[in-house]
Amino acid sequence: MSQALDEIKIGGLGASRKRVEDDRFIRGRGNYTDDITLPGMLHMEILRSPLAHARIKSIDASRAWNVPGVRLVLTGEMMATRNLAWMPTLSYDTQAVLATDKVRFQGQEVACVIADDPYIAKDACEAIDVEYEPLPAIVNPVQAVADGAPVIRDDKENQPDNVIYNWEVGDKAGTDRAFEQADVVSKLKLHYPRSHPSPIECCGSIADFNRATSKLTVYMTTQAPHIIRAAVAMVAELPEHLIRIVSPDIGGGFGNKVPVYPGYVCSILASILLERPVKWIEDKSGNLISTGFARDMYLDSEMALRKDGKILGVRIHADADHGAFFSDAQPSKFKIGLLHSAFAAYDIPAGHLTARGTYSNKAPGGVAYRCSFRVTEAMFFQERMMQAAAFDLGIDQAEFRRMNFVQDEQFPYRTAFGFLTDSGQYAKCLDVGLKAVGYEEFRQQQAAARKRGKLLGLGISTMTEPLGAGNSREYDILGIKMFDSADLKVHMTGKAILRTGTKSQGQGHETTWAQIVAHELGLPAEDVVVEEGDTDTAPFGMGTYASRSTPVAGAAVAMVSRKIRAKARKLAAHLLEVSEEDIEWELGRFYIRSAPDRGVTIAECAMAAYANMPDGMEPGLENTAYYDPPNLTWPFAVYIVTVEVDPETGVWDVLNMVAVDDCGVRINPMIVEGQIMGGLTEAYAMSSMQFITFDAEGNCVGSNYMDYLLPTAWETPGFELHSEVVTPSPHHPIGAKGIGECAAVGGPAAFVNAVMDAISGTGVRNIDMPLLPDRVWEAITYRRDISGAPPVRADD
Ligand code: MCN
Ligand code: CUM
Repeated sequence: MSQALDEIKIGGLGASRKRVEDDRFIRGRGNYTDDITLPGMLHMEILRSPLAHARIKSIDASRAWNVPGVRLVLTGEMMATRNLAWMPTLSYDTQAVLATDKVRFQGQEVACVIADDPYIAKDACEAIDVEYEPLPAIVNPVQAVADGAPVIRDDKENQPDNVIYNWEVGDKAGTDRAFEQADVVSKLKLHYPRSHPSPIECCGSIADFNRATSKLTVYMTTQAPHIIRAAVAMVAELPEHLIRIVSPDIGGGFGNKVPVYPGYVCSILASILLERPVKWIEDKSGNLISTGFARDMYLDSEMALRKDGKILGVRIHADADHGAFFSDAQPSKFKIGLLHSAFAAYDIPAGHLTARGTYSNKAPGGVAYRCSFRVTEAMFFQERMMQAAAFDLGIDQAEFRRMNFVQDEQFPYRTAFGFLTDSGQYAKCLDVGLKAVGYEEFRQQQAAARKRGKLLGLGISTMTEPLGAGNSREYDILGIKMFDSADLKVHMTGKAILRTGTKSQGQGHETTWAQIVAHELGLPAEDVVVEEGDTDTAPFGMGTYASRSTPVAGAAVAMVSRKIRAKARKLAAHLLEVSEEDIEWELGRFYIRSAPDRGVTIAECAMAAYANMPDGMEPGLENTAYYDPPNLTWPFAVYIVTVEVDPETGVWDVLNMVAVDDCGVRINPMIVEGQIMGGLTEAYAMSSMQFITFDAEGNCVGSNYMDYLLPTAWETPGFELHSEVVTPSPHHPIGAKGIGECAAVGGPAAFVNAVMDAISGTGVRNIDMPLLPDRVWEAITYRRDISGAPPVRADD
C-alpha cells in the first residue's frame, strides 16, 4: 500500500535542499564559456579608445595585419560595409559596434583583432594606429544641457542636443493641490552614483559558424539566450532556425549579462568571415570600463506633509545620465523604467514624476544591476526621503512609516503612479524588525552615548519591488511579449527532465525548479534534472533578470506539472479500473476515494504512459506550459541597521543589521537566505566603498579593483535574517514572489539612513553614496551636505 509522501523529505516546497549545482562548482567541474575549446578555434581581442570624446581622423591597421598569427582585423569601416557598424539597442536607440566617426566614451570598442592565440591578438591591437582629434568631454547632466555643449550623438538626425527624452507620469494638478494644502514641505536632493555588478566571470562568447550546415552556434555569457537568438536573426538577418545560442554555466550575472555587447557581434561576424570558431573573453578592466554600468541618477524632490504626519503628495524629478548610447535593457514602455514604483508601499494620494535622460561621454549606463529597472533608485530615494521628512516633522521615523503604509486590507492597491500592488503585511514586517533590533533600547543607548560624545545611529529602509516582468499587456522587448516557459518530460521510470526559458547565473534554478515539480507531482526532486540555456532544446522564454524567474518561469513549472498530473490522473483511473471522478490525489499518489488503500504512484502512471495506456490515449508523459503572469509580484522587506560613527575620522562600523523579507511562499528557504545575504553584501558595498567616477576629461576613475572595492567576508557585517512574515502572492500558482534583488534594492538606504541618523545633530541632511570616511568627516566637520556630484570644471 502506497502513502502520501513527506514533502520535505522528497525535496518539495519549503525544503532547504542543498544546491545540486554546487557539486560541480566547488569541485572545479563547472563548464563556463572560457572552459570551452573548439577545434580550430581563434581568439579575439578588442582595441578600446583611450579618450572619452574624440573624432577619429584615421585608423591604420596595416601593422596589425602583418603580425604573424593574425587572421583578421575588424574596424568600423569594415563593419559598415555589412551594415553592422551600428546596432539597435533595446531602448530604441543605436549603439556603435565599432567606432567609425567618433569615440564617445573611454573604453569604447574601436577595432578587433582575431588571431591564433589571445596574446597575439592583444599585441596586434597595439599595432593599430588610430589618430584622434580630442573633443571636450561631457560627464554629467548639467554639462550635457549647458549652452554650447558639444553634441555627442551628431551621428543621429534630429538630435540637436544631448537630451534623450523628457518623460513624466502621475497627476500634476492633483500633486500641485497637495502641495498647496501642505503644512510642511520636505525636500531632498541626491545622487545615486554609477555602480557596477562586477561578476566574477566577465562577458564572453564563442561563435562557431559552420559553412557546410549554415548553422551558427554561439556559446555565450547571456542571461537571456532566446532574446539573443531573436536579435541575431533580426539584426544580422540570419535564419532563426539555424541559430543556436547556448549559455553554459555563468559565473554571476547581476544584470551585467543582459545587454548585447559589441564583442558578441564582432565574434559572430569574424566566425562567419573566417569559417572558424572565434572566442572572445573580456578582461576585467574591459568589463569594468565598458559594460554593465547601472544607476547614475540625480534626484531632486519634495514631499507635501500634514503636520500630524500624513503624506499628501510627492514630486520627483530625476536626471538620468545614460552615457553615450541609450541602451537600457528594460522591457517597459516607460522611459525611466520602473522608477515610478517609488512610494508604492505608502498610501499617498497624489504624485508626479518628471524624468530627463541625457547623453554623456561615459560608457552606456542604466543597465539594471540587481534591480528591476530603476527600482533601486526609486527605493533608495523613497527611504532617504521618508527619513528626511520624519526628521522635518519631528516624528519618530518608524512611526512615520507605519502611519503611512498601505494597510493589509487595502490590497490590491493602486499606487499614485498607477501600479497595482498585489499583497503584503507591511506593518507586521516593521514590527518584527523593530523588535529584533531592540528599537526602544537602542534609542536609549543612543541618547546615553551621545552624552559621552559617541555617535550611534539607526537606519530603517523598507522596499517593495515590482517583480516578474511581466504581464504581456504592459511589458515587451522589441515587441516580443514577456511570458516564460517550462517543458517537462517524465520518463517511463518516473525520472524527469525539465527545461525552462530562464537561465540561472548562480541563483540555483537547477535545485528550486525541481522542488516545484516535487511539490506538484510528488516526484522526488533528485529525480528531476533541470536544464536551461540552450535555445535548441529549451522552450522559448525571456531569460533571467528582474527576479522574474520565480514569478514567471516558476509559475510555468507549476502549470506544466499540473498538466502532467491531469494526464497521470487519467492513467491512474485506467490502472485502477475506476472512472476519473472517483480518483483522489495526495502527494505522489492517486487513490480511489471509496477505497483509499487502493492507489498508484505517479511513477506507476509514468510507466503506464509508455506501456499500458488506455485505448485512444496519446502515449508519453510530456508537456509544455507558457505562462503570462496576470500581474507583477510585490515582495516587501524591512531592513534596519545600527552603526557607530567616529566623528574624528568619519569611519563608521555596523553594529547590527536586521532583515525581514516577505517574498511570499519560499521554495527553498536556504537559497532565499543566500539571495538576501548576497544582496545585503552588495548594498553594504554600494553604500560604503564602491566608487566609479569620471574626471573632467571623461577618464573613468575606478575601473580597477584597487579603486572599485569588492567587500570580502572580512569587512562585510553579519546579518540577522527573519522569515516569519509570509504573504503569498494571490495570483501566483504557488504563492511565491521574487526575491533575487530585494536586499540589494532596499539595503543601501538602511546603511545611509543609519549614518545620517547618527550625525543628525550636525544638521547635515545628506551625504551621497559611497559614504567614504572622508566624506562623512567633511560633512560632520564643515556641517555641510554632500549632495550631487560637484560640477566638473575643465581646470579641476
Ligand atoms: N526563490 C525561492 N522562493 C521564492 C523566491 C525565489 O526559493 N519565493 C529562489 C528561486 O527559485 C531561485 C532564487 O531564489 O532559485 C532567485 O529567484 P528569483 O527571485 O526568481 O530571481 P531569479 O532567479 O530571476 O534571479 C535573478 C536575480 C537578479 S535579477 C539578479 S541581478 C541576481 C540575483 O537574482 N543575480 C545573481 N541573484 C543572483 N545570485 C547569484 N548567485 N548570482 C547572480 O548573478
Ligand atoms: Cu536587474 S539586474 Mo538582474 O535583472 O539580472
